[in-house]
Amino acid sequence: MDSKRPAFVAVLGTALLAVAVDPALAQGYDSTTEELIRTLNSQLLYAAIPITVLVEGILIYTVWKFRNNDDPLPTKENRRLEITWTVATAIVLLFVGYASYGVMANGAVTTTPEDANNVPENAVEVDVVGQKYIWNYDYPEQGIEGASTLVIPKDRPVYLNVTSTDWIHSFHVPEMGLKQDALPNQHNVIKTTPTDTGTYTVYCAEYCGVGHSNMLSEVEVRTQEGYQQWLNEQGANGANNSTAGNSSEA
Ligand SMILES: [Cu+2]
Repeated sequence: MDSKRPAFVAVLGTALLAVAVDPALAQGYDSTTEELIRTLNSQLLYAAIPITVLVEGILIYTVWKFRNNDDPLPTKENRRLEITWTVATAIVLLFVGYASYGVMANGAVTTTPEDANNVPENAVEVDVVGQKYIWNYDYPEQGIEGASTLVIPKDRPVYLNVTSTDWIHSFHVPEMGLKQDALPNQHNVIKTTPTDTGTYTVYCAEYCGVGHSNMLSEVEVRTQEGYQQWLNEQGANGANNSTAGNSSEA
């Protein structure tokens, strides 16, 4: 019974430490996707650290306690112990599955086939086209083709139809938590809402040839006004931009 106290102190201490170093508390998020991913990461970390400390603590304690035992006997059967580790493992796995599903199936970042006909009024739709070794951005509604930078407005849903003209690539914006394979003859949709303005690097995350490491681009998240100004500069179709303007928030 004495053995429980050090383990308990270790678990408590580590949980407090985890709260203190949580990076998500120190900064804002760049998109709804990033927020969901980072929050999930913190939740799993809070669950994993105490378990790690508990298991390692018991291990170290056991090694120390039985260090002079020259004739150890294995435990043959212990039903209580078996039930305990089975139930504890099941609870941990259910928690991980439930928490992960909450992110993967989250309507703010995941699309379903019905979404294609259900795009919100204020959403921005962009075709993201990968090809050796560049990214091009087409705005079908605004009649913009082949933009070299992905310009999108803050605080509005963005639908990215990711595809490729030649080969397998992968559209990856780590700072915004975005990653989607770009396949020829297929459109993979990712959805997000940028929550901060700024410039982020786009990488290709699927090896595609000698130019792969230089297959870079940029995402520029602008205010609604800045986005509108960019559309005007590109000579976008005026008709569709009015719906875009209506949805501007604060
Ligand atoms: Cu590539």
